[in-house]
Amino acid sequence: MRGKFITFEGGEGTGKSTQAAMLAMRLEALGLSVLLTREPGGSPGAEIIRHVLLSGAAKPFGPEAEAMLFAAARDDHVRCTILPALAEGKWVVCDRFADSTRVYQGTLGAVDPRFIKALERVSVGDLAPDLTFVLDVPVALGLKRAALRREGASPDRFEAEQIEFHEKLREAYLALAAAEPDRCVVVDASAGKEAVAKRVWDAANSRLKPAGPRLLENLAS
Ligand code: Z5A
Repeated sequence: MRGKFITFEGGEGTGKSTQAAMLAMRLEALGLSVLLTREPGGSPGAEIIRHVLLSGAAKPFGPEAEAMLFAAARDDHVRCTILPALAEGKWVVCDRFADSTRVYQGTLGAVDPRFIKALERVSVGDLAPDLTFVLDVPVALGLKRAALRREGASPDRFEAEQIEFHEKLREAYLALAAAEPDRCVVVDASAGKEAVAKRVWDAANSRLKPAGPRLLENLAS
């Protein structure tokens, strides 16, 4: 049976990596086979492209070129990592996915939505997340957390944008979630890690019932 595909989205410092890892551990504790991955990256080819993108080397070529590079990385990640894992029945938990391109390059970078759609068709095909968490925190809190995580290192290409950029980012994610309520759940992520993890778990449980197959197996044995 195909596994489930769960993605985490949101602006800087909303806690996506933290919550993706906590959810993956919780699913594993149920006995499920889980793959935790991230974008850009998640496969050897995509990790190389990640380096190019986050260093800012591609910025001078403009948002269309950056969108193409994110799509190229995603294409490799989907083909080499995500689809094989789902086919093996794994639950794939991914830190960022195609919504990031829609929001960062599409809404913020003003790349034509038809172009974004065409890139998605090529890189993602029919694959769609079963559930997407949009983590939401006030911009100032997110940037403070991202700065703490950096521990004095310089901000990457996207962290270095102005406050106004991050405010628009937050609005764009909330609009995206409102447009696809069957797939997206907005989680207020301004509380402590454990409290946010509980909100995430409750939503994952009610939407995807991860304990279901396991319980049925136990009953059958
Ligand atoms: N990008 C794009 O433009 N287009 C695309 O298609 C894709 C990506 C896929 C990837 O950078 C960049 O690429 C990203 C968008 C762009 N822009 N930026 N920057 P990345 O992978 O290096 O970084 P990120 O995805 O943006 O992650 P992040 O925002 O830096 O962090 P996070 O994953 O949201 O948060 P975290 O690492 O889990 O937590 C940050 C710190 O806060 C850390 O010290 C935690 O311990 C702490 N934390 C987390 N949760 C809490 C709570 N609840 N309370 C207190 N402290 C917390």
